[in-house]
Parts: sequence; structure tokens; C-alpha cells
Amino acid sequence: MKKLYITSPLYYVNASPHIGHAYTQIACDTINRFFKMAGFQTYFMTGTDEHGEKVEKAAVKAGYEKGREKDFVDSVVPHFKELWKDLNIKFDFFIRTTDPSHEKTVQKILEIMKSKDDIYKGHYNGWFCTPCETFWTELQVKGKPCPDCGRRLEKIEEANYFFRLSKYQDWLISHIKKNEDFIKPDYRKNEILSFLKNPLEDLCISRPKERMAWGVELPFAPNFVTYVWFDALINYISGMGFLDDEKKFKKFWPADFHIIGKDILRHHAIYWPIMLRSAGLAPPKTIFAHGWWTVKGEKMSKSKGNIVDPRTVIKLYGTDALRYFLLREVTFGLDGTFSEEAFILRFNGDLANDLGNLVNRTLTMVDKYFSGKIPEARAGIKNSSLEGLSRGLKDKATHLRKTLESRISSFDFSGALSAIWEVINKANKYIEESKPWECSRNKNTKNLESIIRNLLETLRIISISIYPFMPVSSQKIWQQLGIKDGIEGASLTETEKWNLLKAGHKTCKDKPLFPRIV
Ligand code: ME8
Repeated sequence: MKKLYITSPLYYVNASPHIGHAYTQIACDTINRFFKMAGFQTYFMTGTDEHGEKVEKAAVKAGYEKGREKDFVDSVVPHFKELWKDLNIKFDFFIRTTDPSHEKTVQKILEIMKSKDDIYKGHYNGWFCTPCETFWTELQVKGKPCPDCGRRLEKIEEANYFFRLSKYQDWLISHIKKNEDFIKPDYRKNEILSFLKNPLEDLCISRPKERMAWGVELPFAPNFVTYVWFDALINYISGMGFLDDEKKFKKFWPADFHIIGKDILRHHAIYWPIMLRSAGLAPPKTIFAHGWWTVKGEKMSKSKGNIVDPRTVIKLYGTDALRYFLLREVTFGLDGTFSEEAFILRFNGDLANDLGNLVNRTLTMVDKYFSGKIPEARAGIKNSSLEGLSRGLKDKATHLRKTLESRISSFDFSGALSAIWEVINKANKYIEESKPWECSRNKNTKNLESIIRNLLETLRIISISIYPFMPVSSQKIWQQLGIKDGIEGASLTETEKWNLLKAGHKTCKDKPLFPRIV
């Protein structure tokens, strides 16, 4: 069985999650569900990034004394878990960087690197951005604020430990050039390659405890804790059994997909592969950096007060509509603007009009013409125009799988959804063109059976195909088709088959899936 190991970033627990965080999770969950359905043994890991100065400051701000950071993070983590539940994010493991097994792994990796002389003690003289948890050199900032977030930097001059990034620079450049899927999209790969044209500075990987003690202690220097990024990146192997489950680790490592936002690409595409190389481990196969959701052209941030809270959207319009909008509206990789107007347009157009109506019209006809029972799979009249229309619909629906596979494998969620919508639109058009009401009027039962049957088969294929994106609606359509088993047990291969529904089975028409927003 083919395996797939997919990871999300670990979210900082300094504040509650917003639409941007939900976006990464939904993308990971969709890929995970899709490959599971395609027969892969998948493993999706997510979690929380709990150490470092940013979280420590948030703890103090929330009224926790220094030394009680763990109580603070324990109080925040449930908010993340609850939101993932509300968004239907199905992960295999939730890792916290305060898990003892993770901390042990961090220390083990540090020891391996130290024994290879890849870690040394030096003097740090530069700048630090707490909101980004990033070190900057004088040359990079030239008296300006943080190049990433534009906020004020803190000057740091102190003894610290360093990791020899520079030693591996040539190896990394050649690895990126040789492995075209390593950094995606290609324009992000080019950004990293151009960054690597300048010599890499060694990375400062410690903070002295006297200034910042909320972190994993360096095993060879108890007065220091590990720099939060160095600690957090190691989750991808610590949560995969690097120390305690060799069999699992061998099976799933290297990770297939690290899905991240573009702001944390340098950490993932430069620090992380070099850390792995130093520790004698293989780099991940693909790192995909998606864009940002902005509000009126600005990145969402708590301090700007322009956060879109996913819970509010879910309450108003439902989880599936949010999942659909985020993955359909913007090409994965590019930035997108979140607005209620755009959301409502998609909802009323794609969900209520196209998909919702198709389900509703089809099941209404099953009730009206066949007392709610699935008609026999009969061929219509040979060589008729109906036969041509029906073949067109069947071909489009049963060929969908290949398109979905190629688009989702290249992270083109929007393209995958638009391929599904082509089938939905074709089915709606098929109703107009085949005119089942005329067959009913003319008592042409054979053709009427054939039309309704074809529509039901198309709905069956659509409900499997939308499952990775909209698991709740997919299950609802499945149930309306009268299928008792859960949709999560369905396989993608069933979308290539026709006439699988059992004739005579009762359908269960329900209320509209997506009532129009007025
Ligand atoms: O960076 N639009 O955590 P984080 C889209 N702990 N994505 C957004 C976004 C937005 N407006 N805002 C944030 C960290 N994100 C580290 C990761 S991994 C070992 C450590 C995305 O909570 C962001 O790009 O600040 C990132 O991928 C993720 O949310 C977590 O951000």
C-alpha cells in the first residue's frame, strides 16, 4: 500500500486561530482525505508550537507568572482542538512541542549535531523580531524594522550557540535544483534559490535562560534554551516516532508534503533540510508554500483588529461552505482577499444554485415519478438524441477521477473543484435538454427511468468527489441517495463505475443543502 505523510505547521498558541490558520488545516485535511480515498495509507500530523518569547509574553499578558507558561499553553490548546473539530479536520496525531517525547527528540538531535561539530558557541550581535521569532543581521535590516512584518526589532548582543548552516549551503542548492518538486510553487523555489545566492550566515539556535527560559534546555549547556524554530521544526520527526517507533518512522519518513504559509518558507526550505542533513536524515519530498488571506489588502493580524474568525463564518454559513470558499476562491499559492460579498456570491451561485439545486431537483423527480425509489438501469431508445446526451454525461462523470488526481497532486484545489463543477453543470444542463417532464407526459417510462438513473449515478459520483472538500454535504447527498454505509468508506475507484446504485432502493429527500443567503 502506498503511504502519504502530510504535515501542517504547528500553530503558535499566543492567540486564538483565525481564517489563515483554518486555511492551512483545510488544505491538509482535504489532501489527506483525498489520498485516503485513493487507497493510500495516510498520516496527517498537526499540532501547536508552544515555546519561545512570543508565547512567553502572551502568558505574562494573560496574567500568568513567569514559570507558569505551561498552564497558559494548556489553557489555549483546547481552542485550537475545538476549532479543528468544528472544521472537520481529521488528523492522525496532534503534537505539542511541550510533549516530553518531543523535547527528548530535540535534545537528541542537538547532541547528534554537536557531536558532528555542527554546533559551536559564539557571540550573537544582531536583531530579533519577537512576533516572527526571527533573527536578523545588521546587513539584512540596515536600521529598518523587521523585513517580514514591519514591526520593531530588539537589539541582541550575547553569547549563544550557533548551527553551521553555511557548511551545507552548496549541498542545499544542488538538492533544490535536482529535485524539482522539493519547493512548490516554482516561483517560491526561485525566491529561495535567489536568497541562496548570498552566503548563508550560521543560525543562532539558543536563548540564554536569564533572558528567556521558556524552551527546551540545550543538553550540553543547561543555562540556555533552544531557539523556538529549531525546536518546532523537529516536530515533523519527533511526532513520527524518530526516537520511539523505528518501524513507523522508517515507513513514513521522509514526509511527502509539508504544507505551510509563504511567511515561513525560509525556515522550512533552508533551516529544516540542513538540520536533517546534519542529523543524517533525508529531507522532505515537497514543501508547498501557500499565500495569505488578506482583508481589504492587509494581512490579518490581531493588532490591526482585522481578524476574520472562522467560528463566526461557520455559525452563519456552515463548515462546508467555508471549506469550499477558501479552496475554490483562490489558486493555492497566491494571496486572496476575504470578503463577505465574495463569500455570498460563491455560496448562492456554486453551492445553492448549482449543487444544491441539482440534488433537490433530482430527488424531487425520484419522488414524483418513482415514489422515491431508484429506477432500473435501462438503456434509453437506441440512437436517440437522449442516448448521446446520456453518454456525454456518463463520460464526463466517470472520467473525473483522473483530473482530480492530477490537480490535487499538484495542490490545485480550485482547479479540482472547478472540474467537479463542470460535471454538476453538465448534469443540470442534462435535465434541461433531456426534459424528463415530457417523457412523463408521453408515458415514455423507459427514457424517464434512464434519465433519472443517470442523474442519480452522477450525484453518487459527485458526492464521492466532493467528500475531501466538503465531508458533511457529501455524506448528506450520500444519505439522500439511500446509501446506508458512511461515505468515508467509499473508494475513488467507484467514481469510474456506472450503475452501482441498487434499483428499488428508497431515496431520502431532505431539506435543501445550501439554502440561498438573502
Ligand atoms: O509560523 N493567511 O505559526 P503561526 C494565510 N509556529 N495563512 C496564514 C495567515 C493568513 N492571513 N496567517 C497565518 C508559525 N497563516 C510557526 C510555525 S512550523 C514548525 C512552526 C499561516 O501560528 C502561516 O503562514 O504564526 C503559517 O503557515 C501558519 O498559519 C501558522 O502560523
